[in-house]
Formats: sequence, C-alpha cells, structure tokens
Amino acid sequence: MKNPHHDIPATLASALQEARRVVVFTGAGVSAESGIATFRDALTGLWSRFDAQALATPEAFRSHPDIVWGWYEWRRAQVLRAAPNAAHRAIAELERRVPELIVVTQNVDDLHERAGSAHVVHLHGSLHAPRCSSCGTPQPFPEGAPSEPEEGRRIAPPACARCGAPVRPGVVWFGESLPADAWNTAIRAAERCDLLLSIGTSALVYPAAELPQRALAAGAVVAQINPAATPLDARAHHNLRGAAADIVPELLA
Ligand code: BV8
Ligand code: ZN
Repeated sequence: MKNPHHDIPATLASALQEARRVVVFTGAGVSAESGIATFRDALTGLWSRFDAQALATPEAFRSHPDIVWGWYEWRRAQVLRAAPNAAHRAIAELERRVPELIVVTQNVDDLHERAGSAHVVHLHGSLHAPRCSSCGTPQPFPEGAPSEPEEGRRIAPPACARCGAPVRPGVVWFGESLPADAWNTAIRAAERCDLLLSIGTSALVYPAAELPQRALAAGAVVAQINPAATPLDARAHHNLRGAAADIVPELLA
C-alpha cells in the first residue's frame, strides 16, 4: 500500500540537491519488496530450526554441507525469480542525477545491478559466485537455474572441478573477513561523502554497520529509511519510517 504522505524533510531534500558524493548503504530490507526474504526471515521449513547466524558460518558448512548448500540454492532460486523493485530502480536513477554515487550493499543478490546501478560494492559477497571451499577456484553453477529446492531440502554441494573439494557459496560468513578491496572502497566512500542513505538494514552486523558512523564522524548528512527502529536511529539526522519501495522514489520527486 503506497503511503502518499511520506514527507521528505526540506533539509534532506536540499542535502540531496547539493550532494556531490553520495553513499547508498543497503541491507536485506531493500530487496524485501522483490519477494526476497530478509536474512532472518529466510529460515523456513527445515532451516527454521536453525538460527541464520549459525547457518551462515564455515562451521555449519563443514558439518552440514548439504543443509547449507540447499539453503543457499533455495535463496538463489528466489533471486533468479525476483525482479528489482521501485527502491532499486530509484537508487539507479539517483546515480544518474548525482555527480558521484556508490551503492555499498550487504546483500548477496544482484538486484541493484539488474536495476541499472553501475557502481555497486558487495561487502558480503554474492550468491552468484560459488567457489571451491578448498582451492578457491571459481565454479560454474550446475547448468541453468537451480531446481527449485522445496524449502528445507538438503542438496549436496557440487565437487570442485579442479580438486574435488565441496563447492561453497561465494558469500562472507560470520567469522570470515570481508573482501579487503570491497571494504577499503566502502570505508573511503563513507569518509568522503556528503550524504549517506542507510536503506533496509538492521545496522547490527559489523564491520558493515560502522559505515554510517564513519560518515557521521566525517561530517556527512546521514538519513535512514527503514520500517523499524535500529541502533542507527539515535545518530541519523533523518529517520524515514516506512518501506524502501515507497520512500526511496519520493527522494527523486
Ligand atoms: C568479521 C552474507 C572478523 C551471508 C552476512 C561474536 C562472534 C563472532 C563474530 C562476531 C561476534 N560479535 C560480532 C561479531 C562480528 C560479526 C557480527 O557482526 N555479528 C553480529 C550479528 C553480532 N561479523 C562478522 O563475523 C563479519 N566478519 O567480523 O570478521 C574477522 C576479522 C579479521 C579476521 C577474521 C575475521 C562478517 C559478517 C558478514 C556475515 N554475512 N551475509 C548470507 O547472506 O547468507 S550478514 C547478513 O546479515 C546479511 O548480509 C545482512 O546484511 C545481515 C543482517 O540480516 P537481516 O537483518 O535480514 O538484514 P538486514 O540487516 O539488512 O535487516 C533487514 C532490515 O530490513 C530490518 O531492519 C527490517 O526492518 C528492514 N526491512 C524489512 N522490510 C523492509 C525493510 N526495509 C525497507 N523496506 C522494506 N520493505
Ligand atoms: Zn578446489
């Protein structure tokens, strides 16, 4: 249901007009209206007995490779069926209007790219980049879209074409470091920007959640778009309560 009464505060509208360097920092909430479950809601069926944070770990993959690979294949099937929503499209449009804009996402889907965003940094990797869990060689997916694993089906991960070890999802699990180049690019952008928009993230996962704080410390305007309160509420200059697909397009108005 579109909420026509979301006023964009005049000070935010003018910050957006004047901004020369913008960072758009996104989490799973920006893909919610594309039908992609947010990280915590992605645990249904067999997986519901797991905590996402427990499943998104190297330990879980070592002990239950078929449950973890099945979970990611289910999520990948969702992404392949999904389309970018109005928020992704508005962010891509914003990039065309602002001298410099970079999307720094925690998401492992490719909806920003499919909506037309040209500068996207993935802090937590991608569902579309499986690699060998041992020799790291990138691996092609089994032909075509994954057979739709009904929720909770175990799927044995493929074996690496090079060394035979199990293939893993190309994502950053809890306890793993973020890709250095992605993280350095994100930190530099946060420290140079005039405006950072934090959209659809619970601001709980570190080090990603440091970015809005770095932007604030560097004197940028920080605005948050989220239907629920997060730890960032206390520090953001603007907190716009609501769904990304409703509010982000209004930033363009
Ligand atoms: C690291 C990829 C260290 C995988 C993800 C104790 C023990 C061990 C580690 C730690 C610890 N304490 C802290 C840590 C560090 C840990 C961490 O931060 N833990 C937290 C949870 C306490 N971090 C790490 O382990 C990171 N690595 O620290 O390395 C290190 C250092 C040196 C050397 C070696 C190691 C790695 C973190 C990356 C984990 N991988 N994703 C996958 O996707 O499966 S994080 C994962 O969770 C997602 O990426 C997502 O960003 C994040 C949170 O999930 P969600 O809540 O679903 O999503 P999001 O946060 O985006 O929230 C959804 C939001 O959307 C909500 O606010 C909701 O209100 C909103 N929303 C809903 N609908 C809408 C909406 N918004 C707008 N519109 C809507 N319609
Ligand atoms: Zn290998």
